[in-house]
Amino acid sequence: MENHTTRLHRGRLLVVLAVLTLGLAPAVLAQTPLGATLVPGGTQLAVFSQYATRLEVSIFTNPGDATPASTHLMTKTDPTNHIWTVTVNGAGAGTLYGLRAWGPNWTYSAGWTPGTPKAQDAGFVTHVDSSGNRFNPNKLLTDPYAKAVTGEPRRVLDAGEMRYDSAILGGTDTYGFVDSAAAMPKSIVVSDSYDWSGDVRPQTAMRDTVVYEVHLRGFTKAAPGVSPSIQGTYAGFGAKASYLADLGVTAAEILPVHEFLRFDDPVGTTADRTNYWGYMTTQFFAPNREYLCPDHDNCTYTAGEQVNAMKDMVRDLHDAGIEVWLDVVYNHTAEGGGCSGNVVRYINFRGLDNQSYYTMADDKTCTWESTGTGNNLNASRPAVRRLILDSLTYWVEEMGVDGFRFDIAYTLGREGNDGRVFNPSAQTLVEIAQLAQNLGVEIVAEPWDVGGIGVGQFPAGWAEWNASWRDNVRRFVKSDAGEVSPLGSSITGSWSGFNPPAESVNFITAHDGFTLNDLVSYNSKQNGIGPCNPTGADPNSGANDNESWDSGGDETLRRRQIRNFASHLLIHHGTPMIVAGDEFRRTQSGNNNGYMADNSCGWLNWQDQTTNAGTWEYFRALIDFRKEHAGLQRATHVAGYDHDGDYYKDLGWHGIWPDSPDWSSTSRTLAYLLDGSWQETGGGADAPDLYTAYNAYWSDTTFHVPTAPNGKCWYLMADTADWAEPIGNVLYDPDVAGWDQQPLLRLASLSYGMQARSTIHLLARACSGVTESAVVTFEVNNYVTQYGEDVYVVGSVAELGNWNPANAVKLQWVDSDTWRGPVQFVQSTGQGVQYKFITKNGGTVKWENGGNRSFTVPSGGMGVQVGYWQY
Ligand SMILES: [Ca+2]
Ligand SMILES: [Ca+2]
Ligand SMILES: [Ca+2]
Repeated sequence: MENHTTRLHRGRLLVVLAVLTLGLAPAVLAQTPLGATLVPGGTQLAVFSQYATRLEVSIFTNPGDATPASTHLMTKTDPTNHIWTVTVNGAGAGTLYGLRAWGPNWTYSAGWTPGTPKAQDAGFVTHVDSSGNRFNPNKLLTDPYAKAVTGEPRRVLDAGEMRYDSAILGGTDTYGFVDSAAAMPKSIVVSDSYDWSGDVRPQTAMRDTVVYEVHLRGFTKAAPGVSPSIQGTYAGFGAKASYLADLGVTAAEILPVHEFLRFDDPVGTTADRTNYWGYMTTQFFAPNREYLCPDHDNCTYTAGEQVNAMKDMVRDLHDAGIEVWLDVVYNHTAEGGGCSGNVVRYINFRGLDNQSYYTMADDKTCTWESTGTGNNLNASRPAVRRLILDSLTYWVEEMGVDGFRFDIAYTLGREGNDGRVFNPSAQTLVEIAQLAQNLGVEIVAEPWDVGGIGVGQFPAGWAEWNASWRDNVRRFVKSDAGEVSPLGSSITGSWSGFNPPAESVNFITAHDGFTLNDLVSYNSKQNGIGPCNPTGADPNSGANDNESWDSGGDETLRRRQIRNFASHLLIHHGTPMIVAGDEFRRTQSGNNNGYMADNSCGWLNWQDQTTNAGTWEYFRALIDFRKEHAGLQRATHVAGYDHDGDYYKDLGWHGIWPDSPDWSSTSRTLAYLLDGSWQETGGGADAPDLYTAYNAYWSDTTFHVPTAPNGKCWYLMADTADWAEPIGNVLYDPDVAGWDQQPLLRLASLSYGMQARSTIHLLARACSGVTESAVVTFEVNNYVTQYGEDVYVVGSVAELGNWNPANAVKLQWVDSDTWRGPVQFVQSTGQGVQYKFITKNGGTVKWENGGNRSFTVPSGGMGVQVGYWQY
C-alpha cells in the first residue's frame, strides 16, 4: 500500500534532482509538455503539428462565442518534435480556447477572416492534397490535449432531424468555407491541483483481480439507493462503490469515460442515434462532461467541473478498495473517415495534422481503416504513440486510474506498411507495456479488430481478452461435442501466449453481446424491436453467432446454467471478468447490441438483485472463494507434477472415474483435483485441495471421486444442481474466515450423483475437528395442496425459523400429495429439534394438527426426515 500523493511527488522530485545534479537544462530532459500548462502569469499552450504552416490560438469568453476575445500566433519552438507554442499572459485556469491551422493545402493569405468565401480566399488550394493534408482555417479545433471541453458540437434541426451543426463539416465547397467557431465546444485550461491526501491505490495484483465491466451511467441511473440528483453521474457511481466491495470484485472497468460524442450520426446516414456506450472519443485527456448530469439535455456545466468530479469518484472507489480501470479507445476517433470529394467532420486531429494522425490509403487522400468506424489513428506514427503514452500517464498520475482495457487493440499493433500490418512486437505495444510497468497499472487488450485477430500474440506485460476461452466454455456448457479437450486448456489458463496465466482475461460475456441471462434464454439475437432497440437501431447489427441456447425454455435449467458458467468463470485459472448485472440475471430481452440503449434496457435494474438473490449469492460466494484460494491465483501455470511428495499432482485430471479423464470428442464430462499445498500453489499457506467436476451431459451421472489426499475427507462446497437451490447451492460462506470454520458438508462416500448439466466443487479437509454442516431433507406426505398453497417446515432453531412462519423453509412440490426439500443446519448440528409442517397461501398460514415433531440433527452429513401430515 502506498499513498497516492507521495508516490507521484516522488517521481517529480527525482526529475528535479537530476537537473540539479547534472546541471542540464530542462529542455534537454523532456519535450515541451503538450496542451495547456499553467505558468507564472499565464498559460503556455503547446500543440503538435508536423505539416502545419501556421497555427493560431483564440481565447473565448463564453462557450458559444464565435468571436474570440483575443488571438495569438503560435511559433514552432521545437522543430525537431514539431511542437508549436505560445504563452498567453493573464490566461489562468478556466480560460476557454480554440485552435486554427493552415498548411500546404490551405495557405494563409493576409486579410483572411473566418468564413471567407472561396472566391475571396486567395490561400485556398484544395480540401485534401496528395499528401493527405486537410488543413482548413475556417474550422475551429479543440486541443487534443485539452483536459476538459465545454460540451459537444452544437446540435441543430437539419432536414427534420437533429444533427451536429454542419458548420463542423468540411471537405467540399458547400461546407469548407463556413466558420465553425460558434458550433464548436471550447477547450478549457484546467488546474491539476487536487487534494489526494489520504487516497490509497488498492494496487491489486493482476492474479488477484476480479474485473467488473460496467457503464458509468447505467450503473446508477436507476439505482434506488442513489439520490436522483446524482443518478448516472460520477458522484452516483462513487456513491455505489460499496456494492462492488460487497460483491467482492476488485476492479471496475468502466466503459469509455474519455469525452465522446453523445450522438452517433455519421455523415450521410440517419441522424440522432444515441451513442450510449461511448466508443467515439473526441478528447483523450478529458473526462466526459455529460456524466456530470442525470439528465444530459439539461447539463449546464461549462467550467470543467467534470475533472474534479471524476477525481472524487476515483477516491470513492479507492476508499472501498476498488481499482478504477478505463476502457480506452485509441484506435480511432469520432471524426470519421473521408476521401477526396467527400464531406468530412472537423473536431481536432483532422484539421491539425491529418496525415500524421490518421492511417491513409495509398493515394493519401482517403483514410484506411480496420476499425469499422471510417478511420484509424495511426499508432505506428510518433505523434499518435506520444498521444497514447501521454494520455495514459495523465490518467494514472493526475486522475488516479489503476488500469486500462484497450478497445480494438489489434489496431494499435498495426505497424508495417505505415500502420496497416499487425506486428506482435510493435513499438507502440511494447512502449505501452513498459509504461504500465513503470506506473504500476494493469493493461488488457481486446486483441482483434475488423481485419485481424491476435489472441495470445500480444507482447509481455499485456493481458488479453481470451475469446478462445469464451467460445470453448459457451460450447461446453451447452453440451456441444468436442469441447472437453480445449476445456482442459481453458481450466489451466494455458492457451498459448498467456504467461503468466493471469494474462488470460476469461469472460463469458462482455458489454457487446448477450447478457449472461440472455445467453441461456435465447437461441438467437432479438434485435430491431423493443426498448433495447430505440428508433434508428439496426436490426442487422450484433453478432449472429453467439453460441447461445435457450435451455429449452426451462427456467430452472437457466438458473443452473448460469451457476455452471459462474463455476467456470471464477474457478478457472486466469483473470475473470464479470459484466455488470450478470450476477443477478440482467436481461436485454435478447438484444445483443445495446449500444443505443440509454434507457431502462441499458441501465441496471436493481430489483433484479432481490428477485435473483440466489444467483447473486452464488457469484458473491465464488468470488470470495477465488480470492481466498491460492491455487486460483497462480503466478505460474500448473506443471502436472507432484511437488510436495504426496502423490497428488499440482493439478491432476479425472473423469467419471478417478484418473480416467475422457478427452474424446463425444465426452461431455471432465473433473480435476487441484492440490492446495503451498508447495503446489505458490501461495503463502496451505489451502484445501479442490476437486471440481463438470457434467455437461444431458443425463444425471454418478461421478467416482478420487480418494482425498493425505487421509483427509471430501466436503461439498458447491453443487449447481436444482436440489441444492433451497440451501443456496454454495455452502462456502464469504462472511466466515478460515477454511476449518467453513460450514461444509462431509461426503459419506466417494460416489456422487451429479444432475445433468451441473457442476460440483469439493474441498479436502480433516475428517473431524472442523466445522461441518448437516443437510436434512424434510418430506411430508398425504397432504394434497390447494392451488396457490405451498408447504413449509418451521421449528425451534434458527435454520427452521425459530417458529416464525415468515422464516419457515419452503419445500418443493414432488407430486400430488408429497413435498420435499433440504435444510442446511450450521448452528444446530447435533441438537434436538422440534418442528412442524405448515402451509402458506398468500398471507394465510395453516399449521398441521398434532404434537410437535422432534428429531436430532446429525453432527454432519446428510439425513432424511419423512412424515405424514397430521390432520
Ligand atoms: Ca460528450
Ligand atoms: Ca502434491
Ligand atoms: Ca499436497
